[in-house]
Amino acid sequence: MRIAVLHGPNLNLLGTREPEIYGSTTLAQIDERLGAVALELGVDVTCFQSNHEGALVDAIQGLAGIAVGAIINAGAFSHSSLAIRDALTATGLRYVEVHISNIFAREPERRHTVLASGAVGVVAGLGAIGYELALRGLVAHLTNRG
Ligand code: CA2
Repeated sequence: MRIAVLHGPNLNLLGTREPEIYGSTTLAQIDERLGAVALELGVDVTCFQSNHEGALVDAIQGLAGIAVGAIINAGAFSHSSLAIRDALTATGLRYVEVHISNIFAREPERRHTVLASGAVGVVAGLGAIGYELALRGLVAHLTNRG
């Protein structure tokens, strides 16, 4: 079973700036940890990051028939991108949305996400460990253990 991990804009900067909001873990460390958890769970993960909406849409379309699920933190696109939401719907991917910060406790424009209504679940505000929890939850859901 293959699960895609999709990281949106500016998440490549994790661990370098704004640690008070986003923590000190780098994106490479998050991907490495997800690889270890995937091994434990007996699934495959592939990780992808882009700062470009169209590149994320292309990547999601390319997952059709290859991945069954996705963990996605679309960054700021989470609040606006119907294109990403449409691509996720079109490919039939079951996905969990992740946010490092608690978007529901931030500025009003961050409190709504256009991806959440199509998601299996949303993890927000738990920092980098949220990705691991999302992967565990998604695999449990996909294997009817959730
Ligand atoms: O809390 C999250 O995970 C967000 O998806 C992060 C996005 C933000 O636009 C969303 O509202 C919530 C921003 C990611 C920016 O990441 C940075 C990391 C380090 C330094 C600067 C930005």
